Amino acid sequence: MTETSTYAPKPEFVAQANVSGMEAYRELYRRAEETPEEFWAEVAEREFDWFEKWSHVFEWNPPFAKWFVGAKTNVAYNCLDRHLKNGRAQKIAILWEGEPGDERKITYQELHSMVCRFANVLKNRGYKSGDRAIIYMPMIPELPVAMLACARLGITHSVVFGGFSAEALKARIKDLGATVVITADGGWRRAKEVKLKAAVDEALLECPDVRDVIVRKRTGSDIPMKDGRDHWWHDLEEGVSSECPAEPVDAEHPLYVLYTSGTTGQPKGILHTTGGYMVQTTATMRWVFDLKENDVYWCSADIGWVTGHSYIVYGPLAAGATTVIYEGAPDTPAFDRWWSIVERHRITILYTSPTAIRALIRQGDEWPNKHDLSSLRLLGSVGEPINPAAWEWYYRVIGKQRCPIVDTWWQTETGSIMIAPLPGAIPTKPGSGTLPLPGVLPQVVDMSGKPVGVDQEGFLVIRRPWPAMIRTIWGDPKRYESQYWGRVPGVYFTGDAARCDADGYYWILGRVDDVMNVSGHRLSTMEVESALVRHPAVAEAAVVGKPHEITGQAVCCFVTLKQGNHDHNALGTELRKWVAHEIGAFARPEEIRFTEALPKTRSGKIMRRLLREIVTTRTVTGDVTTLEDLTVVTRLAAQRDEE
Ligand code: 7RM
Repeated sequence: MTETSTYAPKPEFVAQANVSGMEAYRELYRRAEETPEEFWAEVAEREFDWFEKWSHVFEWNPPFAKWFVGAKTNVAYNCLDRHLKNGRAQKIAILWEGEPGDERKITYQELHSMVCRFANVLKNRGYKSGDRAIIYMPMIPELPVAMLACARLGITHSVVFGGFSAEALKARIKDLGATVVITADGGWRRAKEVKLKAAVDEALLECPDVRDVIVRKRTGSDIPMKDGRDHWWHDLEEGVSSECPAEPVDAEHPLYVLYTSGTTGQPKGILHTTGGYMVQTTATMRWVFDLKENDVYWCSADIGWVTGHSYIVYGPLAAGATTVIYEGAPDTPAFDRWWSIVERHRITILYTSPTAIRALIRQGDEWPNKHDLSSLRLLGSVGEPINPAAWEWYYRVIGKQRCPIVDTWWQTETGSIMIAPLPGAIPTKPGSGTLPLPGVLPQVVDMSGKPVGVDQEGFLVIRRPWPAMIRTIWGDPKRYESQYWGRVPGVYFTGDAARCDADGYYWILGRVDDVMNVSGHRLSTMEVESALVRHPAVAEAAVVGKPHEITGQAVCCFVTLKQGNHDHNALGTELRKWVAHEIGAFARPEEIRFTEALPKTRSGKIMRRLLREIVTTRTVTGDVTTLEDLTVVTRLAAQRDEE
């Protein structure tokens, strides 16, 4: 398998595809490029309900964009009520499986009632449009119910991934100014309880503005309930109506904030609004996944990440699809759990990450081979570059060489998929996201904004605003401007390096900033460093991503200690635990290396580039002329061999 092999769409697939053949793709792309406002207006009118029409489609006050200006709509209305009128009332909206094996099939009619009832609960406690809610829940149907209930009332939600610690949760509650927290007693993962309510209690010790904590019962474990503040979800729902009109909100009303890692220790709250986000996530759902009425679609991400927001909840439900949600781990009770889910529910579309694929490869082909995977017709990948070997395995062992693979490049900030093959049109090359979707104008440029040549490495930028794009960083419009629009003049800076080949195919090479990608989860080196230096024994820390066979990158920390006698072994274990507690288990460092000093420039900046080289190659070849103390590097590079 070389980088240059291509896989043309199969004629059977092309014949039934939503976008059929290269000509059709080119035509869509051309229209979106030449007349973007007409193009997006047409998409918006074709399938959505608007309470009031827009006065104009697009307004650009660089770097602030507005889409469907003046229009009024509601995302929850479009995800639910619209389907009750168009024949999908009895269709399964959410097909859910808990880790212990419990199952729920929820129709659009039932989901509508559940959302209305919970919206009334929020309303009864005084929450209204413009308020902010934190959602910290396991992967149970009530998580999307809570999101949609917020959207129905115009309450801006922020889902915090259940793997985040109390510390991380607290920072998000505070930054958002949330007044209500929606959670559960716990969730199941690898047959152990993830104690969510305990983390909420710890976080709320320092969040005086939170008035209510609403707790969904999931595990049934014994948890303390604070009088006046904590309420059981089921108690509050008692006698509450299952009718609740959707609040018409402005197309630019804040739908949600999702925190993601940037280049500093402070996570940034990415703001997504209503109209443009809804239109583009749904349109890309139909294009990229070739979504059909009878598909059983499963995205294995956690709803706490953007992939779950756009392609488990909002995209699929707005498109009227059946979206599958699985609560737990892929290896519980055994390594064939996923394939058993695919077989039992007759999944037709599977969307997952390269990390998951590599972890499953390691367990051997016998696990998928035990199951009938013939229902699958399309496979997707997201989160990081997929290496050709993993691509090939996915294609052969899971897709049986029948299913096209869509490698989708996008970001929390982009809201929707940006670069991906349309499966009935674009020939794929393993490892490339191929071509941009309609309305997306990428380019690979140098620091001055000048396009680099064919096959040259450069920065990936987007030359024109798109409907689902980030509107600002919550509470920090200056940071939004400088981080995304101030790096290369006039264009959106993605933070990724890329190259574009002679066929116009994009190859994403990874981040150019201090952001790591561990199992497809974004994590900033600064966040881990700040956590480390909060430990009383640590003087200084420098963190880099180290190439890792399964997770893409692993967290590797260089640490200098304060004076005193330290047991390096015990302290190493303790610091790994410490970081997991401060940020979340997924951030647990793979390696802690104690050192006498860190390599620094004369102005005192830690040279992470050198550390990256040391963990990758164990040698340093780059320029070290600005290094303050050259011996530091040779000692660090030699360290491994001594151990
Ligand atoms: C959806 C998501 C974004 C970063 C992005 C890239 C990397 C994501 C791909 C990819 C190569 C892909 N949002 N990335 N998808 N790299 N090929 N198909 O992952 O905000 O959490 O991360 O992830 O570096 O900038 S995210």
